[in-house]
Amino acid sequence: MTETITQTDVVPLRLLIDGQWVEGTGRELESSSPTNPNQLLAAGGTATEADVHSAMAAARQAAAGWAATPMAERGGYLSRAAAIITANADAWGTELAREEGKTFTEGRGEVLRAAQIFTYYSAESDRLAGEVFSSPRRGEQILVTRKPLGVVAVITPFNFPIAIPAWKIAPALVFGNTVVWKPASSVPLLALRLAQALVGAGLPAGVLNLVIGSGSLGDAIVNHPELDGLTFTGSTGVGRQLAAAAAGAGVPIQAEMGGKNASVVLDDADLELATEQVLFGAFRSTGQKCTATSRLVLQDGIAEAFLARLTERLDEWKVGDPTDPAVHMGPVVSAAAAAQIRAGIEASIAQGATVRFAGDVSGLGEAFVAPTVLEIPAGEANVSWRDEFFGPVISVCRAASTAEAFALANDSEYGLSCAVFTQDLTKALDAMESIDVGILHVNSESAGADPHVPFGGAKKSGYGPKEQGGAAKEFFTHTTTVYLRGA
Ligand code: UN1
Repeated sequence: MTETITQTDVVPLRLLIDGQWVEGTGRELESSSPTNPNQLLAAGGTATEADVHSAMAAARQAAAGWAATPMAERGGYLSRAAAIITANADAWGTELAREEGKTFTEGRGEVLRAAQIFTYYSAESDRLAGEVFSSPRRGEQILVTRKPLGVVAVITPFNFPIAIPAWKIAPALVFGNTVVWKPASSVPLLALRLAQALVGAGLPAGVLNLVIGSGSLGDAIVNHPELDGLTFTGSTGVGRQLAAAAAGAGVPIQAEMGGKNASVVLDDADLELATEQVLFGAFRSTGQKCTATSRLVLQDGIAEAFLARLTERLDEWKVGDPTDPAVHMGPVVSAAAAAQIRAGIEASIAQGATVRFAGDVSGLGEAFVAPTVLEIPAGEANVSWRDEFFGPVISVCRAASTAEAFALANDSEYGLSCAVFTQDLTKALDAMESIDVGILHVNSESAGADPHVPFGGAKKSGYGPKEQGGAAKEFFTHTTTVYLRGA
């Protein structure tokens, strides 16, 4: 499949149910660009509860055949999909930048990352499928084999419209599950593209089903009797509701939720490196990553020097149309999200924050938020320190000592990611011991995730098994322990 898309095409949205592209009979959804809301990208009917039911039934129907398909064959579909995704990196990267608002470079990078994730999981099909244990009895071996969960629902957010779905759908499929996928309704075009790649790879009917629609479809999915597992990325509030419903139905759930990630710059840090990494961690993708740096802890000795460097770099940080190669940062996903972030900034200032930097977004659209650095007195409650804004805003606090800096890093209900900047190995080791997060970066930005290692957070950031690497197998399969003896 090598599609070329012109800027003026409005792509018709379709659901994928039992191998058929069908128009949803629910309300009409229009996907437009946050950069320019007059630029309509895709439109079509959304899924209804009845469509969810058809999708779940199709997934159930396909489940036994797919589970019985040799793993290497399942991996083959993934590697063919990876090739299609790669071939479309420029076109889909452009669409992603238009639909979600991150820059084309980031959008194209994300499309290629999705392909890399598919390639990684296709290779998973060659790896160890289970374990063999010795038995305390003569003439017996004990095998622990793996089986798919069955029908798995995948609910994904807007901020990585192709990479996050890839890192849930690829392991779900390679480990033998069939999938019903509900993407965020603000990025339906990229969802359609990923589903097209899998259909183009020849995936059998019913193995992947796509239902596009509002968040309320999540209720129909989580309460569906055919559901055997649910993987979710999104807000902590929604994740906890889904987790409660899933627990009530006895369905395993993996929920990857919010973050309020700190970058800690200690007195001995390489300031040039730290400035660049904090800039990227906080402001790339307009701060819309669950792993983004949204809190900054500066040790007293370098605090002013660091802020001077950071604001100097932010002065050069160009905000505008994300498809313009000179631009570093686009809009947030919608005007409504932007209004909420701006209200958060105002509330933070009203509670005593000092504005250390505010970019200029005048003349840009409603969905643009100025990159903002707020400083708050340590120990004082402040909304920008506590709440996830999911935008280009950092809340800064100072610390007198390493111990105080690490305590401030832990001063959050969330525990997804943290970055520590130091050249002292002892302090890095201390950070490993004392900072309570799922992902710790030493001398690199708080965002980023490789497909072969576990991804997920501590505290309010995660619920259930982690994602990626070996953790993915743990979630997407269950074990059967076989006591094997000759007759
Ligand atoms: C990254 O940091 O590159 O929703 C990935 C999110 C995370 C993925 C972060 N689940 O932002």
